[in-house]
Amino acid sequence: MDNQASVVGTGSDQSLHLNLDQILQQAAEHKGCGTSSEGGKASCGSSTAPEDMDPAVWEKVKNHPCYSEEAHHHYARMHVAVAPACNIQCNYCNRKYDCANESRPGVVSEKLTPEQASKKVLAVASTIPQMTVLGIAGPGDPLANPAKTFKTFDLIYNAAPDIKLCLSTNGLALPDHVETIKKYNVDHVTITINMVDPEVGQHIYPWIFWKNKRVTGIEAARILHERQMLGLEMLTAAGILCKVNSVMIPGINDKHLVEVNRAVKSRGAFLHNIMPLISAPEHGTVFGLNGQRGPTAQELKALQDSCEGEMNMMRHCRQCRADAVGLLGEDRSSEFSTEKVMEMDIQYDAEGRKAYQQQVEQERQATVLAKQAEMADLEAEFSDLKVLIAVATKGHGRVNEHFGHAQEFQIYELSTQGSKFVGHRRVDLYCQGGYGEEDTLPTVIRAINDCVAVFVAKIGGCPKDSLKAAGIDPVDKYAHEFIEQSAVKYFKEYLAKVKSGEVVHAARGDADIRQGAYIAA
Ligand code: CLF
Ligand code: SF4
Repeated sequence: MDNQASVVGTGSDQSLHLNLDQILQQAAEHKGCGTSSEGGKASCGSSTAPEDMDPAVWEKVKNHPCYSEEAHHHYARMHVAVAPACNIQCNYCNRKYDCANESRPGVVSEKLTPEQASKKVLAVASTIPQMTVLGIAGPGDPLANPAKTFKTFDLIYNAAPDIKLCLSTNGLALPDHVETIKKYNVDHVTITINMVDPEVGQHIYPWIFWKNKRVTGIEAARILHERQMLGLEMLTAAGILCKVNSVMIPGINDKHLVEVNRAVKSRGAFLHNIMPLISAPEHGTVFGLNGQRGPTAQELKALQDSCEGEMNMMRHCRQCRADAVGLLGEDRSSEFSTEKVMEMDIQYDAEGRKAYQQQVEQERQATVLAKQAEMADLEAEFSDLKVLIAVATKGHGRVNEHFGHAQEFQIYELSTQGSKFVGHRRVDLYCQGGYGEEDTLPTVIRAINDCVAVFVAKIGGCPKDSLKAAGIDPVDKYAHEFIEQSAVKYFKEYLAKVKSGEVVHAARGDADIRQGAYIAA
């Protein structure tokens, strides 16, 4: 199995003797990626000592790829598309496609029965042992399909109790189901909240289906808002970890999302995920058809940065399909079509999964320790220099992808504080069957135009020259090394060159967030 090959041989002798949970908790603290102190209030980035963190919350987030940025390099999630109906209409959604609050519009899912879904989960869990989370996120709203949703959770909990259960909802029906959510051991709930003011909401939601009738306009937005806030408060009171997703829609709710951030934080949300609007005209959504644009990379980052002082911000969301399978940023759903799954002879090996995940933990621990060691002499530096770099990676926290094979680049911000994951940029493949697609190169460069360098495992001469001409340093000397350790090394060298005058640092321009559906390779 190729997954196996990628996680062996990375633990250091020293690291094996350290307390893994403590190390990862410290790492999470630095990165704002999902730890908590009293009351479930997010505390990442604070100076809270690891021993002050609630171990029960840490247990929930430490291997959830959406709730912990650091975990997302190592652990996978999957979705099962058992929930086709929806009870509201969002202007960024076309019901012919998947739910856009947790899935990218443009790729139609195979709808599953709870029994088919359960078999699929066991098939994926047996093939991808680092798959730790099962989410139900559509293609409609899971709580508009409660019977199918909870039957699926029940089947999976009984067959594979080591898998965490997660759901994503628009919130309208949420208050009616909090008790059931708890009863079925669902520990993580995402609510998509795009407004806390119905005046704003009326431009996002044309109608909701409420008490057997369609309600429109400001009244629809008011009801939705009240239900979302009540649902969030009830989840917090029930001890269920809650993340809020918001779609950033320039000119409609972009400035307002700061207020949303405050409102959800005050009601106990653990993490806030502000995602860019996807509004390609070919998706046939209201926003797509009326020319509503999504944010640029700088606009998105500025909003996320401005909210970060308030609470933990998720920046590694990939706006997954409702049937996504694999690490965030990869999609292996085509390996698990219903036809293929039904033919599979599945032996669920809980012990084998546990042993494999212990190997993953060793690699993860080595990644964190390597970065910490590299940081040691950086902390004495004084500079307010901040730069972005792009990284081509297949996962596992390493620079292990060729430039031409990258379907996305991970973006890190480097400063004397170290390296911080701040986003990703999806791109079209540059390498098409052995040759470079010259028309694609400018779009790739636009996607990482705000970066001073791009780290790759390998790159050809032609794209190298074009990147240099665009002012982006193509770096292949860290091939197969840890990303964050390499990033800190690079920053130290860059800072030394700026200080000596060898490099004159100039602010980079903006970059594009790619529109359109993600099509798995
Ligand atoms: Fe799925 Fe959502 Fe659970 Fe994650 S996704 S239901 S919390 S397991 Fe994650 Fe995908 Fe972003 Fe969602 S990257 S779209 S935030
Ligand atoms: Fe579409 Fe999801 Fe909004 Fe329903 S909640 S309209 S499925 S984006």
